[in-house]
Amino acid sequence: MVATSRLVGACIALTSQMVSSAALPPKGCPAQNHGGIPMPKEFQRYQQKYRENLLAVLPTGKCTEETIGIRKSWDEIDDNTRLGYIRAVHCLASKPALTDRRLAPGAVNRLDDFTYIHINQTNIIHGSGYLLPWHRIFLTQFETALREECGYEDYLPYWDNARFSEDPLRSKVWDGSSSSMGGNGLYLKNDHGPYHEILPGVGNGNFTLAMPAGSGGGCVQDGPFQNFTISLGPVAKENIDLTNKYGYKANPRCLSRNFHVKSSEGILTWANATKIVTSPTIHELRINIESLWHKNSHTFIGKEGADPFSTTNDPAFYLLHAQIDRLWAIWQGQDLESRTYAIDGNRTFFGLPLDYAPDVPPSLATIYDRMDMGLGFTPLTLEGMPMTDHDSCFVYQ
Ligand SMILES: *[C@@H]1O[C@H](CO)[C@@H](O)[C@H](O)[C@H]1NC(C)=O
Ligand SMILES: *[C@@H]1O[C@H](CO)[C@@H](O)[C@H](O)[C@H]1NC(C)=O
Ligand SMILES: *[C@@H]1O[C@H](CO)[C@@H](O)[C@H](O)[C@H]1NC(C)=O
Ligand SMILES: *[C@@H]1O[C@H](CO)[C@@H](O)[C@H](O)[C@H]1NC(C)=O
Ligand SMILES: *[C@@H]1O[C@H](CO)[C@@H](O)[C@H](O)[C@H]1NC(C)=O
Ligand SMILES: [Cu+2]
Repeated sequence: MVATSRLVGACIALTSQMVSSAALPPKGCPAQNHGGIPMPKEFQRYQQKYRENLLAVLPTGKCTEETIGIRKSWDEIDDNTRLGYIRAVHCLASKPALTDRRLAPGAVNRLDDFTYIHINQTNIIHGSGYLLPWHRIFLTQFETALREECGYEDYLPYWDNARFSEDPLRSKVWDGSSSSMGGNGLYLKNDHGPYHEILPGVGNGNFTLAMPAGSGGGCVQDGPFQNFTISLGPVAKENIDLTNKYGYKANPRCLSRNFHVKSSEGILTWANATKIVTSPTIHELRINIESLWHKNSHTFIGKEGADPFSTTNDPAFYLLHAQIDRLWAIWQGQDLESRTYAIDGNRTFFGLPLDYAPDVPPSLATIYDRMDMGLGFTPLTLEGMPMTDHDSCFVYQ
């Protein structure tokens, strides 16, 4: 009883409101509705089932109801938590990189360690079977760095896109205030797209990504990441510089964005989120996440955040991917036994051969494959799949 109160406690204030709106009773902790389009009852039911099933298997090893990290929507946490998170991100940006300088001379700070390995692994961990497990471990490592190296006391927040799909700039993620991720980049008359970006490393430079013309293109103009200096990348470009193919050299510049609202309107909707969490198979789940959500969330941000390689340069990346991880978690949580370790997809981007490792066949990924998380950490894929085992211990609110 004492143990569960931590999870239920935060919801008590909500109870009367929940009852009057005839929503489901709070068990675990239902999301609040801080603005935007409320969560439909159908989605609430899936979220609730996920939460109940997940909490029912506790304790598993070191993960208990006492220790489980509760990941909340950026729009629902209070300003102090948001400011604490932002302060911790700046703190990582002020600490020296641990990555070997020979691998990435441009890696300056602890954020760059994450960006370096994300660039290095891009052609393996996107459009492949590793997308979900690799990013789950990556997020947990980032969350741990914020907490252990920078004193952040909460857990990783997520960007609940669906709540603001029709008007994303109203979300506290993007409203430009000092407790947001900041707003759009400066509108550049001649450099806001559309672009046809080449992805180096696959298809001998014949693979391009179409990027729509956004409404910005330049440096972020407000909020805590205004004039935020980044160093690695960009990597996906209209012309690849062969002397700096993966952007590992130092390239200090501001963080830029190029909001494309049409990537959100009518796309990052509750209906599509529901379609994802109700995917009948892991194959459909993966395809739905990639085609309905993942690509479009990145394209909405544009510029740095939309570069498949160095996207982590935009601190909003972590909120975006926590939402992807949450959708997978809710899907897994409908039937933990059969879905936790379900995997689908190839070992490389769209099953294409890698230019630098042509011997890696575009064969299917397995849960016993090793993944490279950087700094010498190479877990098995299966370690990135559970939510309350191995190094994971979290639940999305
Ligand atoms: C990634 O890093 C490894 C060394 O750990 C290197 O062999 C490989 O070429 C790198 N790949 C890319 C695309 O940078
Ligand atoms: C495309 O791939 C072919 C080999 O498959 C290569 O000869 C060519 O240089 C590549 N790049 C472009 C831009 O066509
Ligand atoms: C950001 O940089 C611009 C141009 O370098 C400068 O004019 C502006 O004062 C800076 N803003 C902040 C908040 O540092
Ligand atoms: C789901 O997303 C697709 C684009 O990927 C869009 O065409 C479709 O209208 C969306 N459906 C709903 C119901 O939001
Ligand atoms: C794996 O890659 C092959 C070859 O590109 C492709 O035909 C197949 O559809 C891919 N399978 C999955 C599950 O992505
Ligand atoms: Cu990624």
